[in-house]
Amino acid sequence: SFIHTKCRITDAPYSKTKDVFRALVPDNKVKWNVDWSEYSPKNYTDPNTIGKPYADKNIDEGDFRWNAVDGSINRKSHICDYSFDKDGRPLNPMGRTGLSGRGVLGKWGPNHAADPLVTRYQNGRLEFVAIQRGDTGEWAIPGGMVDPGEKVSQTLKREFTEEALNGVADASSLEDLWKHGRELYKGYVDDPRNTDNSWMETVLMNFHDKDNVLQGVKLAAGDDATNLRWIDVDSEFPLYASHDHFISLLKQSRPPT
Ligand code: RP5
Ligand code: MG
Ligand code: MG
Repeated sequence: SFIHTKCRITDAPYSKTKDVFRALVPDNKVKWNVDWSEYSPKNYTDPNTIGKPYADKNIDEGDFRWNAVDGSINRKSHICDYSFDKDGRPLNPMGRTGLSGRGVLGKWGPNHAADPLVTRYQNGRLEFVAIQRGDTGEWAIPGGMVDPGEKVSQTLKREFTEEALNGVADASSLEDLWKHGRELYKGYVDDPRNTDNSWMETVLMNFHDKDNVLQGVKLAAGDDATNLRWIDVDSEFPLYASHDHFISLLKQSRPPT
């Protein structure tokens, strides 16, 4: 299954670190309800995130409202009400990842993102806009974190504008594109940054360019994206995190019209 594959990789250091490695979690030990008393993963919270505006405080220093909307931060999971380890840290609902702590993510518990999957037909083939991520060099559906207080519908437009229009959106010309959104997925992402206590969740929305409004718009990578291209949905192009699963959801759904 697509779940907990990329966030159990042990043959390379975690994220940009050189010496932080995940403990090996065998398939049959992923679930928390499987007893594993010897399990003692490394605890890692990226020191560069501490004190950053997007980053949570240490677990014992913050005043968190879990499984709830906590001020302007949504700490509810799309998946379930999550539980906690003995230190009071949220537990990844998908199970063990071989690394505890906040890792490089900003929030304990769910880190909410939104992914705009923009499609078109070109010579009879269905294609989507992909960007190359600056952090790993992998190709991905554009997307990013929901800002505090931001509506997901806003995040979708903002991230597409930042990453695929290099920040230059002519709002009026894209109105017809944003009108036709449909939700394809809402839930967990098998993101390589996930840990036992912090994980990515997303809302994936398909915006099909049926009116060809993108023909008159200059697509260009921007922000943390370094490159952009259209990819044929049937090409089995390898993608970041569980984004190839997201493309299979698009293919399983009725063709966009
Ligand atoms: C993935 O990370 C999500 O599906 C989304 O595409 C992305 C958000 O993180 P950043 O692009 O902001 O790093 O898990
Ligand atoms: Mg972004
Ligand atoms: Mg992004």
